[in-house]
Amino acid sequence: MRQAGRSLPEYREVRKGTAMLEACMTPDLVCEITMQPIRRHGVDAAILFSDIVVPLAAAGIGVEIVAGVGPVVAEPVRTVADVDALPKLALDQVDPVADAVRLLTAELGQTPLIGFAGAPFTLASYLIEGGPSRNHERTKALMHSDPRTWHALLGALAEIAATFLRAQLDAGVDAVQLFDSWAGALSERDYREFVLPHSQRVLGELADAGVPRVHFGVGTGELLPAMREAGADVVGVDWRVPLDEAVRRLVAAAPELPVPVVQGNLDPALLTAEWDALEREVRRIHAEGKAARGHIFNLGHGVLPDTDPTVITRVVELIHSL
Ligand code: 1CP
Repeated sequence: MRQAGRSLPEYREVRKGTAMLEACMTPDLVCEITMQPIRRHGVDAAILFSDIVVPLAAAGIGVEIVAGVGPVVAEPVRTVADVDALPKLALDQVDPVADAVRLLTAELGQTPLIGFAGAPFTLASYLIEGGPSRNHERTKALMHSDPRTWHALLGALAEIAATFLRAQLDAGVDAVQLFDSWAGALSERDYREFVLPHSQRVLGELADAGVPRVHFGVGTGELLPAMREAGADVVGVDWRVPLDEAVRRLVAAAPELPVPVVQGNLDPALLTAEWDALEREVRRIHAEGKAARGHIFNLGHGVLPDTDPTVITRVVELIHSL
């Protein structure tokens, strides 16, 4: 998950003096940073070191990742004219990312590499708000006040996300994850009307790649059935809903479909708890995951920067022993 590297001293060391987006476009560095958690923790898959705003920057949209803040957009997108002026992403604009994927698949051997992109809604929130937002108020205002402009924007972002994922797939990633991190801010009704068709399009365009597609958001307990309709093979769950309950909701909404595969869902904050308490939670999640057809053990969201990395290694060992 995001910032997996940030808790590692070796990450802070190699990132010294290099801006985040510059690091994401430097294949050797992407390869090294992606490998760090594999070497240290022995996890079963690698997640590409990149960011959801990388394809926006590559397409020529003015965005930076500011330390301690997150993505900041120079000229927020708020009008029809702003949407019309958005550039498209050409495959070769993310060549450095594809080069990094090729370096990585060679180095990883049997360990799978997960590529990713931001989903249209989460990307739109950064573009409209101009940066991280607690309430997404400008985003919701635009969505409801001017649905035509909204759908044009999400269509453009769906295309950028699909192109970014296609570049990663062509270069050899073994799975993809579509992060709709902030979708949980929406009602199910708004999600279905304003977001779902665009995420469906991104995931649908990759169906022919024959690799697992994971779809994840934060605070999406009420949206799980709708998010499953986006068409991914795996539904990511944050820590707010126990995995067996998540499976129950997904099955109840669509009993005709196969029992789902889920990913999750340890609360990242618990990595700072006493070991006995943490172990209890890991064992509970492992047991609850048996309700699913398959379970990818993971955190419910990104690693918090102050996390002691030796605790992560211990959790990985515990999960492997189970
Ligand atoms: O300089 C730094 O170290 C910046 C910290 C950082 C890192 C390490 C950011 C800024 N992005 C990343 C890498 C990243 N981003 C990965 C690579 C895998 C990993 O390191 O574990 C991934 C998968 C992402 C995806 C990402 N970026 C998401 C979706 C996942 C999620 O966390 O929900 C989102 C929402 C972003 C935006 C973003 N980038 C960075 C920050 C701090 C944020 C969030 C800002 C906010 O709260 O809105």
